[in-house]
Amino acid sequence: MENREVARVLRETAQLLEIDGAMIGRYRSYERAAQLIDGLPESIEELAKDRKKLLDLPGVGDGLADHIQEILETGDYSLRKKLLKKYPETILHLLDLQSLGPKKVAHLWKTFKAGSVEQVEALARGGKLRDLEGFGEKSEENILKAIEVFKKSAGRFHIDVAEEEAERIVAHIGEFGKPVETVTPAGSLRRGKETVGDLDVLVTLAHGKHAPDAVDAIMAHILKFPGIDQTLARGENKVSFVLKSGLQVDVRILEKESYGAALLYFTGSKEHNVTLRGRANKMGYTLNEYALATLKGERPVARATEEEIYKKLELDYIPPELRENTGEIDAAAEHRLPHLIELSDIRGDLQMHTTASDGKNSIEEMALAAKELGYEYISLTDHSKAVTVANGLDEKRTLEQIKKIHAANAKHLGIRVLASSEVDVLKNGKLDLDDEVLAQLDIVLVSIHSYMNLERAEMTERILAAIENPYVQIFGHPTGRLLLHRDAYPYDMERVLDSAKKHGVIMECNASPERLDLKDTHLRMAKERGVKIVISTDAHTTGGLAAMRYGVLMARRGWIEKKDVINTLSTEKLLASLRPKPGAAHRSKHAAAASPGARGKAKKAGSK
Ligand code: DGT
Ligand code: CA
Ligand code: CA
Ligand code: ZN
Repeated sequence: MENREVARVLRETAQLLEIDGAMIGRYRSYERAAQLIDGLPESIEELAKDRKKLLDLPGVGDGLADHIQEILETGDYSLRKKLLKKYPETILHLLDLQSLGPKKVAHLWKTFKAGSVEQVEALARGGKLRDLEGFGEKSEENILKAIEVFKKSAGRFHIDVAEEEAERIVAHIGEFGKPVETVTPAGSLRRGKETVGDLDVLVTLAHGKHAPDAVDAIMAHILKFPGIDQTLARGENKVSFVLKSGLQVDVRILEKESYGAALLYFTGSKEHNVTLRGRANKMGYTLNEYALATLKGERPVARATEEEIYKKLELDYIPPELRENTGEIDAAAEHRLPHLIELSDIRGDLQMHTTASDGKNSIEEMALAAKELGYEYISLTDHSKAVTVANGLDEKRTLEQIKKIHAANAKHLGIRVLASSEVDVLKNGKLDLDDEVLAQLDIVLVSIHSYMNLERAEMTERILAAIENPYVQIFGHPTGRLLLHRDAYPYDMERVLDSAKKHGVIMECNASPERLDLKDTHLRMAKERGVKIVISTDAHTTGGLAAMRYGVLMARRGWIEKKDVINTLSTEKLLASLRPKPGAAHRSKHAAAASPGARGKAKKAGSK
C-alpha cells in the first residue's frame, strides 16, 4: 500500500471524527499521522515490517502503530468504516469543498441531514444557508463557487498522483518481458498538464513473429496489476480499467512500426492533432494513429518515430509540452520554437519552509537534502505572522531565524542558505513585516494567504501595491489557485505583469503539484513582457524538494527558456539580478558578499 493511500485513510478518519464531534486531540493525532506518512521519504509498508521503526516515528505510539498495521493489512480502517455507517460516504466530498471545514459540515449534517454536494448545493441555491449560524450570504456564495470547482475537477487528478500510478503500471507491464519492448505514458501526462483525466499507455512489441496469443497473454498480465479496481473493456489490442484511486487507464498494444504515429496521436492534444492533420492534408498526406501516408495509394511515408513525422511535415520537433495548438506549429515551421528549460538547468530552490513555521524539517535538513539534489543555494521562506495557522514568524522570530541561517552557513554545509521569508500581503496591500526586518533578509518573497475573495479591482490594487513596495523581489504563487480545489483569484494579470516588469519583480512558478502557479498561459504572458521567473517548490519537507520537475514542466508549457528563469543562475548572479533593496544603491557590486548586518540601517522607504 502506498504512503498516500495510508495517509488518505487516516486523514478521512480524522475528518470523520471531527464531524462526529470527537475531542480535538483525538482527531489531531490521526491528522498528524497522515501528514507524517505523506511526507515520509521511505515506504510506510517497508518501515512497518519492523514495529520498532514504526514506533520511532514522531508521535506514533502503540495505538497508532496498531492502526497503521491494520490499514496496511486490510486496506482500510475499522474506525473509518464504523463512522461511514453513521455518515454517507459522500460527506467526504463536502470536505473537498474549499469553503467548508469539518465544523461547518457537521453543522449542515445536524441541521439538514445534508451529506452530499448535491444536497448542499440545493440548500445554498435556495438561500437556506445564509441564516445559519457561522455561515452568512458571502459564505453561501463561496460555497456555490466551491461546488463549481468541485464539479469541474471531478474525475481529474493531480499530476504527481497520475505520474506515480503511471510509473507503477509501466513497471508492471515491463515485467512481462519479451516481446514487450517499450511502455510509454502518452496523453495529457506526457504533455505535462497540471491535472490528468485518464492515463493513455502505449505498449510496443518487438519485431518478428510472436506467439499467436502473445497479445492475449500480455493483456491478461496487464489486468493482474494489483491497483486495478475494475476492468472496463478488453478489446483486440486495448484494455481499459479503473484503479482504486478512481483513475482510469487505457492501454494500447501496437506494432513497433507505427509507434511514432501512435505516440503522436495519443499524446495529443486533440487540437494539436487536428491542425497537424490539416497541414498533412495540404501537403498531400493523411495522418492517423498508424502512419503519415500519401493521400493517393496510402503509402506510409513516416510512422516509426515522431521525429520522422514532424520532419516529413517540414516541422522542427515539437516537445509534447507545447502541443496545445497555441502557435507551436507555425513556430516549428519557421524554426523559432523556444529552447525549453530543463530540470538540469536548475541550480537552487527559492521557496521552502522549515520547522520555524509549518515545515517538517530543520534548516540543516533542508539544506543537506537540497545539496543532495546538486543545488548551489536554497532560500528559506518561512511564513510571516499573519499566517497564524502556519505558526508564522513575527519580526523578532524572523530576526532569530536569520541568525540561525547565518549560523548554519558558518558550518560550511556545502550549499548557500539564503535568508528569506514568505511575507504575507495584507488585505490593503501592505506587508506583514516591518521594513527594518525586510532589509535584513537576503530575498523578500511575498504572497497572499487571506482575503482571497476580493473583487477583481480591489485584488488588482492590492497586488499592485505589493509590487510597488520597494522591498518586494518575488511574488509567490501569484494567483493562489489550488488545483481541483480553488480557482485562481481574478485580477488584472496584464497590469500586474506590466508593473512587475517595471519594478523588476520576479514572478514565481510554484512547482507544488497542488498549485503549479503561475500557470502556462500566464508564464507565457510574463515572458512576452520580459518578466523573469523563478521556479520554486514551496517544499514543507525534504521530500517536497523533488517537486521541482513539475514546475519545470509547467514552465516548459509556458514556452519558458533557461534565460527567463533566475534560479538557473549562480548564487552571485542570482542575487545581483534581484531588484535592489532600498538604500542599497550605494552598495558595491559585491552584494552577495556583503554582510547582511551592514544593510541593517536601510532607510525606511515608502511602503504604501
Ligand atoms: P485528459 O485525459 O483529459 O487529461 O486529456 P488527454 O489529452 O490525455 O485526452 P484523452 O485521454 O481523451 O486522449 C488522449 C489523446 O488521444 C488526446 O490528447 C488526443 C488523442 N485523441 C483521443 N481521442 C481523440 C479523438 O477523438 N480525436 C482526435 N483527433 N484525437 C483523439
Ligand atoms: Ca488522457
Ligand atoms: Ca484516454
Ligand atoms: Zn504560500
